[in-house]
Amino acid sequence: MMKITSAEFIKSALKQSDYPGESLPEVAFAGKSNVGKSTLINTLLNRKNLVKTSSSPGRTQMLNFFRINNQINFVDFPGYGFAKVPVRVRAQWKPMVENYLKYRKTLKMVIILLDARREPSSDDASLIKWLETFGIPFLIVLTKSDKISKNKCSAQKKIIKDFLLLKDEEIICFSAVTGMGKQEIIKRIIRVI
Ligand SMILES: Nc1nc2c(ncn2[C@@H]2O[C@H](COP(=O)(O)OP(=O)(O)O)[C@@H](O)[C@H]2O)c(=O)[nH]1
Ligand SMILES: [Mg+2]
Repeated sequence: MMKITSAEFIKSALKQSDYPGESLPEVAFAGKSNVGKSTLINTLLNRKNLVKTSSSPGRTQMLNFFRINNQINFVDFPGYGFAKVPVRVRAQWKPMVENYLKYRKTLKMVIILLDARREPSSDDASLIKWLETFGIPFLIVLTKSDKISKNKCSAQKKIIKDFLLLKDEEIICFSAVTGMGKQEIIKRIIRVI
């Protein structure tokens, strides 16, 4: 439904002055290290390895910008909550992300990834709170849902929805293995841009 004619890495940035220009609508992806962020982005773009899937999670500690079809930017946030990341690097995460969320005019939506088998962490909950505070639209994607049954994912969806006080359309079950949820996520992205 969305034909990908080009998908390229633009740059990594830490500070606002290093972000690419604000010419295209942007969708950002956030979540705990190892939750399946790189895999989701590659799946949406039908690419095997545009975004490196990590054998050593938590390594990329900058905002990574990608340009799709010269139409939209994807921003891959560094994964949070990974214990092996040095304290000094972890301390950079909050101001970096907060600054991006507050001032990026072209940001249209943040996709937050949660493992379908786990409860949201306090980091997940505080990110969602920020987004609500800043009035930024978001979509929650429950990843690796092939590892549980369909019913279980629907049940998990309801638990998280009630826990975080979300609306039904703000949360989707996804699997990179079966492709479940992929078209729905693409539809949402197209709608917000
Ligand atoms: N079964 C299954 N495994 C997944 C899925 N998405 C990611 N993974 C695996 O989870 C691990 C971490 O994925 P990655 O995309 O690197 O996570 P990131 O650290 O959030 O970018 C990898 O071994 C992936 O193959 C999924 O939908 N289903
Ligand atoms: Mg990754």
